[in-house]
Amino acid sequence: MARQYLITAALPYANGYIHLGHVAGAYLPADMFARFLRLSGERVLYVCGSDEHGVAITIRAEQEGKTPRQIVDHYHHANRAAFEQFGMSFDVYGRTSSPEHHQLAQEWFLDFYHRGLLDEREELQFFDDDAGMFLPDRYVEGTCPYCGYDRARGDQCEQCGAYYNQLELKNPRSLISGKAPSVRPTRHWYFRLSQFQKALEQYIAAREHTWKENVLQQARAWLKQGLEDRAITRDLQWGVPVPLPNAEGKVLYVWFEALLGYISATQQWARERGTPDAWQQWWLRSSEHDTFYAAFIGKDNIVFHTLMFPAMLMARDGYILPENVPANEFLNLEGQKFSKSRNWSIDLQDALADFPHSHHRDALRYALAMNLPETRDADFTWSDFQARTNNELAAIVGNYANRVIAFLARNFQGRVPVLDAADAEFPARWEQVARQAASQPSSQVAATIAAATEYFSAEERAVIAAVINGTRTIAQHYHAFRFRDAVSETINLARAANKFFNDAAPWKTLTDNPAQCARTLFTCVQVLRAIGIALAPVTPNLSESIQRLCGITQPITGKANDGQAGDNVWSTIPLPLVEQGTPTGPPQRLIEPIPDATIAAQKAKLGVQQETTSAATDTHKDEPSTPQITIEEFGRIALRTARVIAAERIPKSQKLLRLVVDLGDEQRQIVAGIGKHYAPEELIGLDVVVVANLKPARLMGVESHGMLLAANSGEQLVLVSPRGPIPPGSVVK
Ligand code: B3M
Ligand code: ZN
Repeated sequence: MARQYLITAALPYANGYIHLGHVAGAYLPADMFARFLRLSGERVLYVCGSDEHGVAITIRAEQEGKTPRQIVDHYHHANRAAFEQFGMSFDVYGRTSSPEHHQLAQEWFLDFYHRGLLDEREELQFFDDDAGMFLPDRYVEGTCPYCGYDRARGDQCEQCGAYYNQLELKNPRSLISGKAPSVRPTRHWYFRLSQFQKALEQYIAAREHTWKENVLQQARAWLKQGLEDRAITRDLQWGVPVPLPNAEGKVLYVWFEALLGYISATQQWARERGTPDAWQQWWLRSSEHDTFYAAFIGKDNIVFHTLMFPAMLMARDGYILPENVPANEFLNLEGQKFSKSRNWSIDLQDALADFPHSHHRDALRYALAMNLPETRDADFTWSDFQARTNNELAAIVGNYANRVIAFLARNFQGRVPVLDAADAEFPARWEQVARQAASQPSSQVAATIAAATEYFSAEERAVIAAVINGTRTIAQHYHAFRFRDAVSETINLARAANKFFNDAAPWKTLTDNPAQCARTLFTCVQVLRAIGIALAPVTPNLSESIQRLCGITQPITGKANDGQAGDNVWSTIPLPLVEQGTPTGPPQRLIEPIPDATIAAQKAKLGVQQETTSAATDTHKDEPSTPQITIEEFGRIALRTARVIAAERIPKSQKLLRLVVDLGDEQRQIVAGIGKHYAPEELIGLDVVVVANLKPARLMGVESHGMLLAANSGEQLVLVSPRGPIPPGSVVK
């Protein structure tokens, strides 16, 4: 059975420009994975495309005074172009407004409908009498029924995290007319997700050793609460029409049909290559193909990709399921969340315009890759980008390449040295050790190389071991979705190369041992080629340039190759394959360091002015600037130490914990929104600081008499706790 890899990346809404946060969330790691696998000779299909329906689109259209079609056409093409310039090696980039996608989504809906997998329900929904339309959740705002937050959205409260039906909102108001909506009956079709509870529990359990903890946690939390059937239709004009009689004005819910966008995009790929049925080789189980499906997403799409989509695929039977869903956390920007409305964002197309050189674009890929939010939110800063570019890519990789190529140009007529007769065996010996090591576990590689002591110098042994071990370790990291580690190991390879050059000191042997000098530079070129190929998944343009410097006329960087298997170039990285006498490239500075002024200019762009947007899309509430207060005003806040004596999660909320704290002379119940950062059991016995004279509130129906103090960097949240032992109830000033 032939192994193959299907890779999908979350279809970005075509309602705005892709920014670096999106790139780090899903698209760059997926591209690195795809390129690495292609370099390893694997059969790979990397699928993405635009998600063009849903209220995210219609709200943008209203904001820009355009039709949804104009919006999606603009952003689909803009984002596809930006992705392409940034080296995203998609095999296909589809779009869910295509007729073919509509047809597929309607076919799936009808199949579920006729097989009784849909439950038709009459229900009440808010209706805007002025606009003459039912109100989807994102078009309604009101007071949260649990915590009283007065700008809660129709389906979930950002303040306390509660999920609810829009009709539970108090003082609801339409975001279209601004008026209180009426309530009207409507019909919707629910996918019987609850029927897949058991199958999904088994599906998740079978992957608990390979999936990331952040992904498992969310999936398990939903399974633990018990899966509820989910509405898969909406009262909207823009979308895939519900293919039933008297269903005018109803469309398929975006989070039902968009998931099928991966399949319709694959069908587009198959059609465009003239083999319309070829999509089945990727999505249907078969005796010929063993497909590993990795679905790359950001953390806000976890439940749809680990529960809803697998259930849909199970329902159709015969389809493969995601083998891994390596969701990343969020990338922040200079310590704050990305926010279009606050102009605190870096659109990919702007970064491409500001950094036109392909090696600087690669440097952006590299800086993002070295700081991917793989297990927790990460923070992109322009200073870090400059440091990574100047101190790592330029100073380690670029410098090594230039030293080697310039030395060859000066002393070996710009060619790979021809070895002295006495060293004729050197390449064969190297290849023999490398091939032997390749078939051994890492633990034996050192012994294998050490066994060749009489033949290789100490410096040669060290650098050959570094290349052999590095190649294997980097591959292990890629297969385990540890992309930061993979890239940092790659840079370590370049560090080992520089060390070899320094230790072998060819500028000395050039005169007192020319044969050794030739052997050293022969080695340097092989290692330069190794670095070039190892960098390909993360910096494909730089990789190509380095390979050309080594005289390689057909550089391999893992770009899309129509889903075909290829040569396993990765396994050749440790081999000395650059022939003696090969002409090498002209000396050049591969990467121009980024000057401070460039970084200052980028920082100056951030957060310049606020645009007004409707609350429905402004997902980042602006912190009001905090005015100064007097010491008397501060004195009105009663801060006390307290000891946590009980803690538990509040059902239906991932954020809220119910705590009981000891305040010395009394015990208090406090609801704290720290559930995504702390497990209840780790809080018992912890001394914390509370605001003891806060008015009581109800969150998710639970009384809260006070508030815990916590520090929140946007990336992390840490409880404020007294450094030393102190009785509960002590005054904090
Ligand atoms: N467009 C959500 C997002 O852009 C959604 C992903 C769909 S993947 C099928 O984050
Ligand atoms: Zn709330």
